[in-house]
Amino acid sequence: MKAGVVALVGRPNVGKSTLLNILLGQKVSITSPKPQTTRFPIQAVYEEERGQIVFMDTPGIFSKVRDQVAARINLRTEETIDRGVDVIVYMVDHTRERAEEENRVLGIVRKTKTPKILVINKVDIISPSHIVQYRFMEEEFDKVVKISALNNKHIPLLLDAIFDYLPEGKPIVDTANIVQPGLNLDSKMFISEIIREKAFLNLRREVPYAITAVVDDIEEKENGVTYIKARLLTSADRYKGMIIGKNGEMIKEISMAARKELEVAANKKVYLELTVETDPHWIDYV
Ligand SMILES: Nc1nc2c(ncn2[C@@H]2O[C@H](COP(=O)(O)OP(=O)(O)OP(=O)(O)O)[C@@H](O)[C@H]2O)c(=O)[nH]1
Ligand SMILES: [Mg+2]
Repeated sequence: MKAGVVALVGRPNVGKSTLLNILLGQKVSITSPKPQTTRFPIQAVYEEERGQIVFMDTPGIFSKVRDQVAARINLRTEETIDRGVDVIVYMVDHTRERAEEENRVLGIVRKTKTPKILVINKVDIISPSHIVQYRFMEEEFDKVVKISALNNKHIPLLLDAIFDYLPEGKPIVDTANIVQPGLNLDSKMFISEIIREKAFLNLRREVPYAITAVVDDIEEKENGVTYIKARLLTSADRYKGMIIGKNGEMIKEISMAARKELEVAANKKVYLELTVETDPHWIDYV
């Protein structure tokens, strides 16, 4: 059988996390239309007759390191690639023009001898397309696959390509002892990621980049309800106001959306107490 580690890399917002979720058939990595939704590498295991793949979903690299958060996030992705993976899946979004970010990621990828697959995502969108701008990259890669992660299109072709380049080996993870494909996310982290996703989806402009979510307490009550206490931390009072919203409507919306998804994921009733705090040290939680 085959076994190995596969890194999903590419600039922000190309659809790496969407692909991971579709490959696994369940959500392990949060997604949103905002760049740098993923903040740390998410590891998850995929298994079938041909073998086992440990996928690493990485945060999209920013070309301009605007702040401490972006710097931290970029470093994590570069470390993942450096640490040695068996196959690199490099994803591009043909609906967006090639930009400097692409050169940055490509520069990192070029340095490795690892087999590389170029994935052109979002083929469900016909126009706009800047696919010609990505053509020159094709020769840098061992294989090119066009997919739509969102519509679950051509995913088997991508898996075939990955297995072609994956080395023979023993399983890396003993899946008999794990209950979910996510490997480095405990329930507190998973819940805080879901909350952060709902904040990303609801908040506009720069606010998402000035927040993080922290889960303080999870309690299973005898009545079958799971009580969760969590906080959204933000860097400044003006953001706090925007997160709370008029009459508390924004925080209510974020909280309700997170609760609904957690209820479906856990198949249990969930009570979520979500508060907002200004915390100058919020970045320590990123
Ligand atoms: N139309 C279309 N949209 C897609 C496709 N794949 C992903 N998206 C959308 O693209 C946006 C970004 O997707 P993500 O999966 O969060 O992207 P990412 O590469 O993980 O982004 P970062 O974590 O920020 O690096 C979301 O709004 C997705 O719904 C696709 O195949 N077609
Ligand atoms: Mg992501």
